[in-house]
Amino acid sequence: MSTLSPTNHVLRSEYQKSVASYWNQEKAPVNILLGDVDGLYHHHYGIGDVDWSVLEGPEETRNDRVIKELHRLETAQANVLLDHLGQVGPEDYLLDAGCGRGGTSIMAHERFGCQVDGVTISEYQVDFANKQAAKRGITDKVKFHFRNMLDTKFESGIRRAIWNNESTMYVDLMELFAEHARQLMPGGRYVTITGCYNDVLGGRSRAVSQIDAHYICNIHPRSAYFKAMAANRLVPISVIDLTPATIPYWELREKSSVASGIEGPFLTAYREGSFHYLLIAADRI
Ligand code: GPP
Ligand code: MG
Repeated sequence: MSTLSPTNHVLRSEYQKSVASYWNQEKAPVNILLGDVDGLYHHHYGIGDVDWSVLEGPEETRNDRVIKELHRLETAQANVLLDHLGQVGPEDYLLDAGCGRGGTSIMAHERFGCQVDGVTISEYQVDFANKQAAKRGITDKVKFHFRNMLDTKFESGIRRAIWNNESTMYVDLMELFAEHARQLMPGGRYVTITGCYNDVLGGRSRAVSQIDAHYICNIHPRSAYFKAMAANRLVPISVIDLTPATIPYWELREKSSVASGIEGPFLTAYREGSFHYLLIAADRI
């Protein structure tokens, strides 16, 4: 009989425990206040043109306008990810790997009517996200689980689509894509939006290292994604450089009351070309 606690089955290393503990205590205004706008709590950044007029007009409501605008750009990012999931119907099963507080999962269900399972190694996030699903009356279709995306224990070959919305930098890509390939049906779609460093310029720049330290993550080089996909029956169909589309979000965020301090390193890394914000979509063959 195993003497491991359920937590130890999910959290398999000291590193994973430290990541879980970071997200179990995370309550940053940049995430909570934006999510409070409409109840979609995101853990990713925004894309698209900023409406700079939010900085004009009455001062008393400026902060609210900026927060709504940042949230609009983050929701736009999730919509672009969902646009790349291919044909999904109400009978399909999707998996959100590293689901955070559940925003993208809820949007996927609202768009496709499908079943969505989200997994995270933060028990706080599981509870928070399940409460959001309950508020919307969709707990029969959208479920969040305390599970490890590298070993979900979910059934093989049943997922129409799987995504990682800014969560791949916490895991080994070879292990991750092997687990995704196991769970996807043949012809199923994988999509990630991620920050990766630019191999062309060599190793991690200082700004990229600062981002790693801030989130306790390990940003991968761009090449690592394609090597790990090729090794795991995932064949890219779209690669979109979203870097120019995300810079305005960071420029607005830097000027906002919810700036967290990481805005400078993101802007430096993107502007110097050492870091890209990439969408990659791939088919499981
Ligand atoms: C967090 O989103 C995102 C990550 C930890 C992944 C790092 C992403 C890269 C592209 C490198 P968040 O919404 O929790 O972050 P913040 O609190 O800064 O808004
Ligand atoms: Mg955020």
